[in-house]
Amino acid sequence: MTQHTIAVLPGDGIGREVMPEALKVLDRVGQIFDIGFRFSHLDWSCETWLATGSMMPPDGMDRLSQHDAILLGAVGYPTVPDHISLWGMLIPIRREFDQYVNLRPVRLLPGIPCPLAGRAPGDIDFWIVRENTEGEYSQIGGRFAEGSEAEGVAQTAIFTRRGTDRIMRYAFDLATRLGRPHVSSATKSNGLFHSMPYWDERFEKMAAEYPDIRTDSHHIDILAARFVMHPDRFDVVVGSNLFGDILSDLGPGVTGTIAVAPSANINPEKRFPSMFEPVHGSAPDIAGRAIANPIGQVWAASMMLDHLGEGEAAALVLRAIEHMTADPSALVRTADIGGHASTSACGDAIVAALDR
Ligand code: GGG
Repeated sequence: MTQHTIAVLPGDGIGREVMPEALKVLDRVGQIFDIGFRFSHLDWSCETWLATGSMMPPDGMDRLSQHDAILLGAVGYPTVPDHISLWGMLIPIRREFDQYVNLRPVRLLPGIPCPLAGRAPGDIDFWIVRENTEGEYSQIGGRFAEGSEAEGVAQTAIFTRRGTDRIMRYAFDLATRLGRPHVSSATKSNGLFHSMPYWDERFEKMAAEYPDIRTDSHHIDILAARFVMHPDRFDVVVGSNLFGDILSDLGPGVTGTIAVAPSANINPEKRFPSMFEPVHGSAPDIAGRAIANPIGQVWAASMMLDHLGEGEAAALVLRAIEHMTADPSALVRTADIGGHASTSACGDAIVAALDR
């Protein structure tokens, strides 16, 4: 039996409600494939910050480093400023473990009502590769001339050659691996004077190394429109930290609900644990009502299995999700996808589909 040690961080809000469903699925798929999981349950969250002034303990990174992977729920709490909740745990983990790829699939699942008329599963199926450790997400900058008429802020974005090249290489290698030889780049080199012209330059250089891959480059504003008008035209989309973040909410929005979307924060060299989470946040507006859709969290667990080398188990979980979403019964579908199932009833339906 293979054994994997997983750090489980449910975090805040609906993160605490969807995580048990992913663990249920992992337990069952572990039985089917003879995979053992040792879960460390770590209750680090915004509530920890409210109680102690920090979201994770001083030895938090050290403890996480002793695991094969990290499964995260969501972070964010109404009385904690959002930049504290992201910079208190999520972003430091991505950086500490050099999880420089944020891989986010966008796929229309069977049975999920698509807001775009006439689209069927298979029509929308692409991958967003988001740079995850630098770019616009930066603590460099600050306020100036505070209290005066000239008061303002400066926010510096960092694009290193190493950081830019490695995310682009990942995108081109992914397109090659998937047999989907088309990479699109998200840019804004007409407005951002330094960073995006550099991004474009590196993209063109990388493209030259992959002559079999078709490339195109889109300014982020028109790219957003094209996601809505022609989502079928994309295979792999590479974007900076901020652009990738925005696009990877927009993409799942176009497929009907962001609640199903997963996200893998990957250190491709496997020198450190990678982290898997749903794209959605803690959703305080529905937290505590047991109606959150657990699919994004379960799909994130499937991506984790794949990363851990458990490809067959990962594929079975994804098939079980698709089987569940294809079921029209309102008793297994949560409200966001047209049903009235509880979070755990939806999770149970996925578990049951594993044994079909
Ligand atoms: N599921 C993790 C979560 O809570 N995400 C909320 C969020 O705002 N994430 C921003 C990011 O991925 O950079």
